[in-house]
Amino acid sequence: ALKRAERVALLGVPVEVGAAQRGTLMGPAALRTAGLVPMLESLGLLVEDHGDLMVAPDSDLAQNPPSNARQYREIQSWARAVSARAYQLACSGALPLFLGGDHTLSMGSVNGMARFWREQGRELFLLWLDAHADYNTPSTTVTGNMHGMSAAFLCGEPGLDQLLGDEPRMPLDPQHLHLFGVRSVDRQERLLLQQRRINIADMRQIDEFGVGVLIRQIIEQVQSCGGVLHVSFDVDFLDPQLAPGVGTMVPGGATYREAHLVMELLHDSGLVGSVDIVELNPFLDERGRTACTVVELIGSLFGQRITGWATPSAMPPQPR
Ligand code: 6HN
Ligand code: MN
Ligand code: MN
Ligand code: MN
Repeated sequence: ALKRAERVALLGVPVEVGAAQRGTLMGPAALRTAGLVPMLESLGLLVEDHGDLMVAPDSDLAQNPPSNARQYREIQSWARAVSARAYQLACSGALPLFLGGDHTLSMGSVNGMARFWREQGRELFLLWLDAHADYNTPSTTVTGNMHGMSAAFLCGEPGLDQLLGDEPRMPLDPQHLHLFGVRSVDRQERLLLQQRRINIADMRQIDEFGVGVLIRQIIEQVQSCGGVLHVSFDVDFLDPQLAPGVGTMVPGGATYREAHLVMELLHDSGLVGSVDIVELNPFLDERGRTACTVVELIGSLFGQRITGWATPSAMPPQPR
C-alpha cells in the first residue's frame, strides 16, 4: 500500500448556499477542467477522484433552525455528509483534498479530519488562508451567510450546536487555529477574535515580516506538538487581480509569489494531512484564470519544484 502522502482522494462538494453569491457549485468542475488531476499525477501521486458529493435536503426537520443563519437546513445536510465522508476517506489512508464549494464545506471536512486524528492520538491544527476571519456566530453575523461562521463553529463557538446531528462534533482548541491573510473582519467578529485570543497573521504582519517567517512559526508550533495540519484555502486569500473568480473580493491579498512560497513551505514541512479549496466561483472568473492559478498553487502544495531538487530553506543556498 502507498503511504498517505502518496495517495490523494479528491471529493467535490458543490455547496453554494453558504455564500450570498451563487456559483461556487461549479468550483469542483472548474478545478477538474483546469487540470487538477493530471497535475497531481505528474507529481507522482496516485489520485482517486471520488466525484461530487450529493445530499438530500432537510435532513433534520425536527429541529428549529437558528435565526441569522441563512440556508441552515441545506448547510446542515452538507456538513453532516462531508464530515462522514472526510472521516471515511481519512480512514482509507489517503490524503483527502476537498473541492468546494463555499467555505461552509470546512465545517464538515475539518470536523471529520479532527475525529480521525483524535483516534490516531494526534492533535489537529487548522491553517485558514483567507481574506476573512470566518469567525462569526449567529449572534455576531451581519449578513447571516454561514460561510462567514465556519472557523468559529469549528472552534466550538455556540449557536449552531445541532448542525452535525448524530455526527460526533470535534471542537478544535482555538489555539490550534491560525488565520492567515486576514484583511476584512466585522466589528463584533473582531471582539470575539480578541476574547478567544485567536492566532492571526493579518496582511499588515505579512507585509512587515513576510510569509516565510510567519508560516515557519506556525509549522514549528505544529511540529513541537507532534500535530498535523489541515489547510483550508479560501481563494479570496489571493489578491483579486490574481484571482477574480471569487464572490467576496477584498483588495490587498497575497501575491502570486507569496502564495507559492506559503504552499512550498507547507509541502516541505510534511505536516499537511488534508486540504480544502473553497470559494472558487467560476461564474465570476475570467477565462478560467483563477482556476488555473489555484491548480498551480496546489501543485506547489503537493511538491512541485522549480528545480528537480529541494530548495535549501531558511538559509542562503550553498554552492553545489
Ligand atoms: N468567506 N464577514 C463576512 C460575513 O458575511 O460574515 C464575509 C464572510 C466571507 C466568508 O469568504 O468564506
Ligand atoms: Mn472563507
Ligand atoms: Mn474569504
Ligand atoms: Mn495544544
